[in-house]
Amino acid sequence: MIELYTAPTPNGRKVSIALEEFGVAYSVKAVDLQKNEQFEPDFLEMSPNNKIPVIFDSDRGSALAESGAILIYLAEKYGAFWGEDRLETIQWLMWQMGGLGPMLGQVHYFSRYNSGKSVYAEERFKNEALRLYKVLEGVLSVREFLSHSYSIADMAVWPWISRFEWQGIDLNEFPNILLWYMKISERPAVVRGYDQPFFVNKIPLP
Ligand SMILES: N[C@@H](CCC(=O)N[C@@H](CS)C(=O)NCC(=O)O)C(=O)O
Repeated sequence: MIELYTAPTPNGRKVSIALEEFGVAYSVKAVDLQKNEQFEPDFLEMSPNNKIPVIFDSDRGSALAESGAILIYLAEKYGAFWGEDRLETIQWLMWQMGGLGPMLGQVHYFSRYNSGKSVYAEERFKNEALRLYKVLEGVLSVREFLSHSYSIADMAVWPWISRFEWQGIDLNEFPNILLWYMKISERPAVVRGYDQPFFVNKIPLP
């Protein structure tokens, strides 16, 4: 049995979507970030960097944090969703972890939550977001999924794109991302995983 400690954010949803896709039995514990539950000593023992998501797999007997590491763990354990080329899948997963997620996170921070406080930061991160959307549009114009077939890399990227409204992005300007986004949005496992640890809103559609 796997316990998932999470919150309704892109990083959390990556893992709940993956658990649904792998068809794994899991239980969910909501971590209230507004109440700073991520700094509670019990949680810090599992996640030293005080962030969700974390899983505790009784088969492994220990906790695992960092969404990218968790996705790799699940793909290795269940031998699925590796796309057509394992290293290419890891390449796009790292692109999400090191680039897309952190940059879009800054767009959320400056443009959505602190608009007007730093025009420079808003412009910088919006421009970087647009550059990354163009990179994604480019790869999806020559293949259906990031590693040709649906993989953990798509599961990592999709929840960040699902916040396109927060990022001021018009998905209609990126027709290949739009196609990919809609296809993934229709997957029953994605719909179920999106609603963890509880329902917040329906999957945003352009
Ligand atoms: N690199 C980490 C990032 C996780 C992360 O940023 N989690 C956020 C929510 S999306 C969090 O727990 N924030 C709480 C805090 O920073 O105090 C991962 O991919 O798992």
